[in-house]
Amino acid sequence: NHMLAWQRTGFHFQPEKNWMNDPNGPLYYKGWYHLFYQYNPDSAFWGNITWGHSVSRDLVNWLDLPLAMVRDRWYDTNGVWTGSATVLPDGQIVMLYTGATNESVQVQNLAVPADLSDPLLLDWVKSESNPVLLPPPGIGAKDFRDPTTAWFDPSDSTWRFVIGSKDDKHSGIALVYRTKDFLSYELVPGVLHAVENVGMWECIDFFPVSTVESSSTEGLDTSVPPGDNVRHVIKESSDDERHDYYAIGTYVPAANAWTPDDAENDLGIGLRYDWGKFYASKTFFDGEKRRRVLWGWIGETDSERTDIAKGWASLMGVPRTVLFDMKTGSNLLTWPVEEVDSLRKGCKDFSGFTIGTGSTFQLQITRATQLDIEAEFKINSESLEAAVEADVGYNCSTSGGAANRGRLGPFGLLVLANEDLSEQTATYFYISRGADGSLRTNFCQDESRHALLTEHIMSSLADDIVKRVVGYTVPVLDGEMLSLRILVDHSIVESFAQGGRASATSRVYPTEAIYNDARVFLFNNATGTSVTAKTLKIWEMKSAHSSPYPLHQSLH
Ligand code: DQQ
Repeated sequence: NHMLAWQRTGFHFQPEKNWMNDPNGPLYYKGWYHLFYQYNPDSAFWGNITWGHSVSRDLVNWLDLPLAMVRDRWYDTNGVWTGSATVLPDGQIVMLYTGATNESVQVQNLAVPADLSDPLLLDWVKSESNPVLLPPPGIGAKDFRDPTTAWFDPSDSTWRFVIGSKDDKHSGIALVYRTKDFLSYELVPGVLHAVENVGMWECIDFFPVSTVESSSTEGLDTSVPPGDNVRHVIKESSDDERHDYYAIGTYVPAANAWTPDDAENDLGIGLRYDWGKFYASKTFFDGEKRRRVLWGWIGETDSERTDIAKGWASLMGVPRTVLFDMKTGSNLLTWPVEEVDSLRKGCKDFSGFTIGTGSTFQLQITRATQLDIEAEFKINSESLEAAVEADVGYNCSTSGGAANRGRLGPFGLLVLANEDLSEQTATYFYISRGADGSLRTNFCQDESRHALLTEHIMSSLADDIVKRVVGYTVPVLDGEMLSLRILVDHSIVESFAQGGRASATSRVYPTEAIYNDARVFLFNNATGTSVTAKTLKIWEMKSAHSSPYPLHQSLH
């Protein structure tokens, strides 16, 4: 079925077939980026979880390696679940992961590479001491998982890491353990952080970010301690909501405590990496390029029946660099790694184009299925009066999507669109007013104009899917234009606003906007302003390479 085959991506990481979920143990080692991931080798749905393993020289082209770990011990027979890598100063690599035991108890296990001289780290040895950690008293046997990368604490010369959990009051909690040898562990008293009523915290990530101008383009090693120019970020994947929330705050190691800078933006209630489909993400420090890189799992939004018909499910978002936003001082910036730009070819430049109210303009692109789009918009000054009449209380998800017309929005781009626009993904801005009268910029992505594959291939309405409008307000500072970057890749649209202050990832399944029939349009549905695209550049994206192992001898 060509319509199903078309949904596979050209430059996003995905296994050749079957199911994948969380990124695991990412690291850089001897010239190779390693990505492990939750993988079902048998089917296109979750279960039978092992660790898939792929390596790359550039985070773009991949070599698929044999499974790194399978379910072969009593302590991981129900799944080799999520874990993280720690690279020790002596070069040793430590992998801590969660095992679901034969009785479905969540325990932590240790694995190390069999041969550190092998840059591909093909073979992994599970420790004789496994499981090395059991759920502590008071913690449910099924609420204890996903160890983070460890950081070194010089005050007692221990390595510390976090495990996510929840307590009996349905609070998300972050437990900290310390160890000298990764064999025996001690629970550090108290919790690093807790938030009431938000439920289980999966896949916690905990890392420092630099807040100094001169080094703000640099990521920090996980062991960099708190200080004047260093803040600490916690990210949790909310099992209740299936979204990744983060917060920026202060870590006090001696107190085993982290507190958010802004209590209103605490974990589970405030900032998100992405307003769309994006979960179980994890960062690592890339010592080669001195940056922190974020991987996120992008699931499907169609039905499981369709996943099985496709023969695969899920992919990874493009890897993103993570930085503290020096300009706002209150959020992170996530942005596609620079290597993604190497796939760009044949830039088409539409900069300077002005689009009137209530119109749509097709941008001439021949194969609009793999694109990188950069746009900067300016609304025209006479319409500032219209701002007074801008809607109050606009909300991307509940305000009617791209077709609903207001004074100062929506305007933006339509991608993966067919000729009559009955099929499209809209990425747009919509300026509204807050209850206090101040202007707000909403950054939204409307997925609702895509039918479901399930409806097409099975002529039945799928009731187990989500069609929606995602997005939220994004900070725009004085003098800034409204900027977008949109990556389009067959069945994924990954959009970034204001240099990465916000992002929105959608899975959509075009049935007509495929092959040479996919189009891209500029649109302006605002009633009160024309909009000028000060910058509008569109590149076609080459496909990345993904090859099975072994390739040929020269790789070694
Ligand atoms: N996925 C893993 C768990 C983790 C969850 C199991 C998050 O370790 O909590 O596949 O997606």
